[in-house]
Amino acid sequence: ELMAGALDDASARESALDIAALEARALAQTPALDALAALAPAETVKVIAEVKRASPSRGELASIADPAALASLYASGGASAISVLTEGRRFKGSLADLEAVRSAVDVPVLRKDFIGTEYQVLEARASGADIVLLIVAALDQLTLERLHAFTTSLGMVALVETHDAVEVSRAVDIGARIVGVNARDLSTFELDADLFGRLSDRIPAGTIKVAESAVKHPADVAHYRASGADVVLIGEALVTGDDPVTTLKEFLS
Ligand code: IGP
Repeated sequence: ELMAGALDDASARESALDIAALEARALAQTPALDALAALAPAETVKVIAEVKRASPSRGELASIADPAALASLYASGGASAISVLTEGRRFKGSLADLEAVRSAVDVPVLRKDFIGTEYQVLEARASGADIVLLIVAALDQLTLERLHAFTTSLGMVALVETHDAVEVSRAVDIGARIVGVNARDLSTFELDADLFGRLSDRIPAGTIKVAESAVKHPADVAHYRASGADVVLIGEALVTGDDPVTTLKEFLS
């Protein structure tokens, strides 16, 4: 009993020490870049280009030997921000990928993961992220609100991801500045390229509207733009295409 309690206490101190170290790393980072400015509505659509190695629905997508080099190509092709999948099991990403990308580009970087705790938000900032993904469907409202507030307190901004009208209201209720609509249903993996268009009007003016997933061709970008997207988030088409710079330029023209 004594031993067990002492061990528990020791392990609690150990993880408290980890948090202190993580906090120190987060504080030592260059302040988060202004993602709201980078993604602000403009004359032409903007792109968040994603570093995506694999996905549960499509398996291995690309063997990305150098995520920093890929991110640099994205930036030179005109991406306004870079998304990096950091989930390891199904998407084969890591915080190391995020850190490599961070040091390679000067546009905002998004940590794309299944975030459910403050610890993960802090990790994101400590690894240099400017934006974190918060998936409404995966969080109860209080947790969503708490994580959103914590993100803001670290100088970052959240991309709040939705997939139906109720989720859009929940995003609006917490004061989300950037709302995404994911065309892919994360439980069935089905794609609905018209979902953004159906939900777009429910996102208030003054909010940055992001259409996520299902872009294969330039016409898909035009379709999202015509339905009111300020920003389009593209992964698979960029990592599986021949030349990311050319592909991006086609998407942006
Ligand atoms: C990119 P696509 O179809 O271009 O590869 O999609 C991005 O939208 C997708 O990776 C994504 C995602 C997510 C992945 C959107 N929301 C949440 C994991 C978790």
